[in-house]
Amino acid sequence: MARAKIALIGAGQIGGTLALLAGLKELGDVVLFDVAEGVPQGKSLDIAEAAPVLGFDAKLVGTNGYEAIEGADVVIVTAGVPRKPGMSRSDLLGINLKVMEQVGAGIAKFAPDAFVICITNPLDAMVWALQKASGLPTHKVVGMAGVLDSARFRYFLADEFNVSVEDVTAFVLGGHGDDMVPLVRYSGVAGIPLPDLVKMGWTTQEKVDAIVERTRKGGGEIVNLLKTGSAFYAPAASAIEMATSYLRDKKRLLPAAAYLAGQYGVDKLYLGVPVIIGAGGVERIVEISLDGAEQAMLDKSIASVQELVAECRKIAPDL
Ligand code: TXD
Repeated sequence: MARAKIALIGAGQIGGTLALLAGLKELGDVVLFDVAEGVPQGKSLDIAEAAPVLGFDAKLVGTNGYEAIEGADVVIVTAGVPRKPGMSRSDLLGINLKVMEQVGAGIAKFAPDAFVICITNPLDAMVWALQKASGLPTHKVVGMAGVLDSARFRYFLADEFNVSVEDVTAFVLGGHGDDMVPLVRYSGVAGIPLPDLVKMGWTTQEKVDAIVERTRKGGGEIVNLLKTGSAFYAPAASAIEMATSYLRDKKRLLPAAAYLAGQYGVDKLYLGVPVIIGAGGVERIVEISLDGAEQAMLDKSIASVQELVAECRKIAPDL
């Protein structure tokens, strides 16, 4: 069988890491696209030269032209600009909405059958814009944030309990940002829910609360440490997990920003929810029951995503 083709739009910090991971995992051939001349070419050549040492077979191509993504099975989008000092939120939205319009047009023309994973921030609004701009079916366009947020939650819990990260599951709902909803009740170690672990004396409620807070602010913690730029290893690994579930039809249940049409009482909006990702794209949206406090947190998160998308509609009424 021919290798799958993975197109990466944006060859920055996350884009380069995605190319390396896609190669290492032999997910398929990789096309790295960026508007910056030389960067995608340089990074893909560098990674191709690592292949003999690391022992993987994949073709890596760097490009500044959308033709090269023709027929891609998966497209992962990190293109955009970060917020710079002096830039307002709507300045940033305006710029990245234009980027999503360009990228969406490129995907519509050359890779209309792809499974598209958006990573660009502000995530819940950009994935909405990318779906609109590309015109691809909503079940083929998702946003990556929940896998990353729950990976952070899992890491902090594993560290607290001194157990393998593999045995820790964690659940996160809602938009990507400070008001995401880490669900303590659905998180735990090898099937033992967190509230039980508190009762068993493995940890205290205060420590769990602090871990939830650290998870919510996980992106900012890395930005403050790095000073320039934001997290890229864990975000890239998270998107690769989603791409793998699609390409290998694994039907993983993963949190992702998915298009809701009534689920969770939300209509025509992208929001972080548990979904099944398989060969059909988003094959199912999983609606779990929430208690009053959890629902209140989710409502707050929904309101902030709605506000963000309303601002996008004002800036780009044609979308
Ligand atoms: O959980 C999540 N979703 C995130 C999101 C976690 C971490 C970071 N997240 C966001 O991902 C971050 O706020 C950014 O919006 C994206 C990409 O992060 P990265 O760290 O890779 O940013 P870079 O290094 O600035 O790379 C962006 C690249 C850069 O090379 C630009 O030249 C390119 O995007 N770019 C474009 N490529 C194609 N087409 C257009 N129009 C374009 N404009 C800029």
